[in-house]
Amino acid sequence: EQTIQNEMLSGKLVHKLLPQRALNSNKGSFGKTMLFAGSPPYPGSAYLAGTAAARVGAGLVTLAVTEKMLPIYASSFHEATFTILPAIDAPSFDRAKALNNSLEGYKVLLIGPGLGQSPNTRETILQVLEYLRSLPDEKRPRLVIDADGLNNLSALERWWTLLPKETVITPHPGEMGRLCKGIKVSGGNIERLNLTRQKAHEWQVNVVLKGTCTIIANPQGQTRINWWGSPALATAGTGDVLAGMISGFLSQGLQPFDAASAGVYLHTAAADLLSDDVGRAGLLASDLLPHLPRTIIETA
Ligand code: NPW
Ligand code: AMP
Ligand code: MG
Repeated sequence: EQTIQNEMLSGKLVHKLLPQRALNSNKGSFGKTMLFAGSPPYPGSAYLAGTAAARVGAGLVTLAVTEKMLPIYASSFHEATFTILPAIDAPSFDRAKALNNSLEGYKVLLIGPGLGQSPNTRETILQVLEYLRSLPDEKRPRLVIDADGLNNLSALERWWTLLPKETVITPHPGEMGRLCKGIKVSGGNIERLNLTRQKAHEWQVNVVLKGTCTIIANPQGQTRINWWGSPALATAGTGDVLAGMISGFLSQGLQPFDAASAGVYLHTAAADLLSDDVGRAGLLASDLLPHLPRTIIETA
């Protein structure tokens, strides 16, 4: 049964969701986030998402990457730790095993930004999903799937049956169209709201349908709407930052629907804050990162 409930996202709502930071805390208090992201054409994605998770307060961020990719991140993201995966063309079984064996103690796994869509990568993702489904609830990292994580799945029939419980997916309209098998995701916000609610229920997953007005829906029929668009965000890499922010909030123990809400609202709020100084053109996705902590303080 669905309980229909719509809310507008606001600073007041999001402020109540934000994690507390106790004086006697340590990095373990704020959770570990693992990213399976980045590939040769898109190395920046893993950097943007990983740093975003750390900038919203995750205790530790680990990038699961091949040895070939490691130097890129080691020289730009000093705080990250690494899980070294077999090369991109190594058997998917070995790649999935290396990732699965590293997941113990992780609160979150983000799959997808910049990952690419080779058959081998798809097979690896399927084996990781199978492993996650086999874990008991309390031991299972919460899952966020974005970008090529979604594109790899959307080629499969009934892909949503492969997801573990409590997953968050963050499609842009192009990705959502593929997930819906060719539906063109356009139309007004009411149509997008209804589609997001319906699909979250059908797929039993938390859906973040991105756009100028981003809509978040959970499987129970609740929706939240981020009415505050910022064209400053219409630039490469901002979706990768959002996926990392949502992961960083999950890492701190927020429920998936709340983590998605906090991420979406603060993502736009950070862009607005920067636009006040520099306008709406020329923002880089990475410009958002150092401003995320201040955006969080100013949200009330
Ligand atoms: P159009 O062109 O507007 O008609 P893709 P991608 C549509 C990585 N990145 N409203 C769009 O339609 C990502 O993580 C890496 C409506 C087009 O058809 C992915 O792994 C970066 N339509 C990979 O690149 C920075 C919209 O979707 C299609 C829409 C490919 O991701 C960039 C384009 O989407 C990027 O993040 C909207 N709001 N938005 C890096 N520096 O490493 C999109 N579409 O084909 O999924 O390509 O999103 O660039
Ligand atoms: P992606 O296409 O995956 O890089 O995601 C782009 C991100 O930027 C999403 O979070 C969108 O909601 C956001 N975005 C892009 N254009 C706008 C806009 N005009 N107003 C508000 N948000 C936007
Ligand atoms: Mg994207």
